[in-house]
Amino acid sequence: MPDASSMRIGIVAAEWNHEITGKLVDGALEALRQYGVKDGNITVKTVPGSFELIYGCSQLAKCGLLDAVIAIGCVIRGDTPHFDYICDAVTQGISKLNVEGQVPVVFGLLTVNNLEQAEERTGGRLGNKGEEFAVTAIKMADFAWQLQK
Ligand code: RBF
Repeated sequence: MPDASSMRIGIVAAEWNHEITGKLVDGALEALRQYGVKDGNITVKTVPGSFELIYGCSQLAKCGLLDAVIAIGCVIRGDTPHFDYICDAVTQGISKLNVEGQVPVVFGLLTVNNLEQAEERTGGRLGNKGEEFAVTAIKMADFAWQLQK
């Protein structure tokens, strides 16, 4: 793992399905600290839903004070096509931020069929995906740094 002791990492988390996104944030924070990111260098913001992650991450990425941003959300399939619209919009929105911006934005969106699948990925059978998002943020911040040297 790269040296993360001076990295500044932002997290934007959706309030929708907060029992899941809260656990993802906790997992990400734990891993960031484990790999040496200092508490004072971590910024956590919330937005109402996953759709708003695009705006939230865009603003954090542009603020000039962060080396990587993690978007955290959980979209659970319902009875309407909303699931597909939100997933598509967030995927494309975050992709665009990565192509057009200077700061890497990690795609930390769980897209699941039910709550059980979300729980399996937030401290259950499949671990906590928040930790993976944090590791990706550190690796991508380092990637960007290497190019600036
Ligand atoms: N936001 C999520 O983060 N996860 C969801 O599962 C989710 N489901 C939604 C279902 C419906 C029918 C609607 C109207 C919104 C949902 N949202 C969800 C909120 C969405 O991301 C956004 O906050 C709102 O559409 C307002 O822009």
